[in-house]
Amino acid sequence: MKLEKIELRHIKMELVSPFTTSMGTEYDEEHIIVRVDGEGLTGWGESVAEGTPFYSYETVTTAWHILSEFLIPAILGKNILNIDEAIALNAKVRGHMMAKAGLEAALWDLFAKSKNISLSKMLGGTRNKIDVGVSIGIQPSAAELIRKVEGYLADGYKRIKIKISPGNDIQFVSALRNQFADILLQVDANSAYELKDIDLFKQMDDYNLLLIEQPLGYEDIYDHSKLQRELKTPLCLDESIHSIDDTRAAIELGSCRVINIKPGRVGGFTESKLIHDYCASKNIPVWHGGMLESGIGRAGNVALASLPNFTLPGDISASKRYYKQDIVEPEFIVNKDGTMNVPSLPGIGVEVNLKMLEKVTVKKELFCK
Ligand code: OSB
Ligand code: MG
Repeated sequence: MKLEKIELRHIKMELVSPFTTSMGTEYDEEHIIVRVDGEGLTGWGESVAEGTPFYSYETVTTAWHILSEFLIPAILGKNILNIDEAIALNAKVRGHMMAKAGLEAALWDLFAKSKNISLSKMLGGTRNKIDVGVSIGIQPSAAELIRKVEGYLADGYKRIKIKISPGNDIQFVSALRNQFADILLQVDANSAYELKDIDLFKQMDDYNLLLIEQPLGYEDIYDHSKLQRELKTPLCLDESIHSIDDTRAAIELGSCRVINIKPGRVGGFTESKLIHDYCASKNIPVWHGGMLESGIGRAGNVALASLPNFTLPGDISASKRYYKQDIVEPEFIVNKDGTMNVPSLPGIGVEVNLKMLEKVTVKKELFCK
């Protein structure tokens, strides 16, 4: 496949409601859309680096720099036989997983289209529907949170995740559990706590949570192993896992019993598959995280989540839960039974709405050999 043209677009999309976490409040989402053209076909990917370096050190600006100065020049104009070749050409770039993942995703879409198969099929997916959940930001009151959860349960979502931060934690968990005794419920702290907060997590242990996501430091693996030893509830790592090596360390140390996979955080689908397969071999369930993606990134997430060891519902919600209008057609919807259909058309399986894409683009650059 000759990689003839690559285009980057910095996009900015307004969220339908602000999203508050222990890292702050987001009103709109900025990402980079990567378009790769070759042999009459077009591949699309999304780099989930955000406007701010609060979830990860990467930002739209750092990802743009790494893509335009290093990753794109290394592959542009080359005739590559497969995605591993493209990865090898950029293996010397350290870190910058989100920059790498955005470009790799566009190549996966392009190669799947060239083989005339769905991205799900090319990745090794085994189901045509996936179970989905919803991630809810910190709310002003327990009453407001309960109202939101009622709405999402009525939409069909199979699992509720709430964001927590010091001072906004146990009262929300307890209010939800009192109201909804049987729902699948989990919490995400985005690294807002320390080991000395262990008593809080021991209290949470009584609420039958599916898991507690990333309570401690965003690079920590060791302290999580100490916390996990004291709890019945599985810990799940998100921020701390950037590779298969991190995954092995976390599992062998007993730092968590579940892994959140986000291709952006680990450098792409190829590394995600390694993590998925390793976890399957260790009986560690995985689930697909989210970064408030547009439909382009979401399509890739849905395809990856169709692999067999994604046994817990993902943070993969309907387009309309995030944005008034998505940039793909058809938009992603949640079925009444809490599933989402895995696109079966070639590649990401949805069409990019070029008019909408243009509307949300704040900057673009075309790279040609
Ligand atoms: O920690 O999972 C997270 C969004 C942005 C950054 C980090 C996280 C999240 C979410 C949203 O929880 C999940 C989604 O896309 O629905
Ligand atoms: Mg998380």
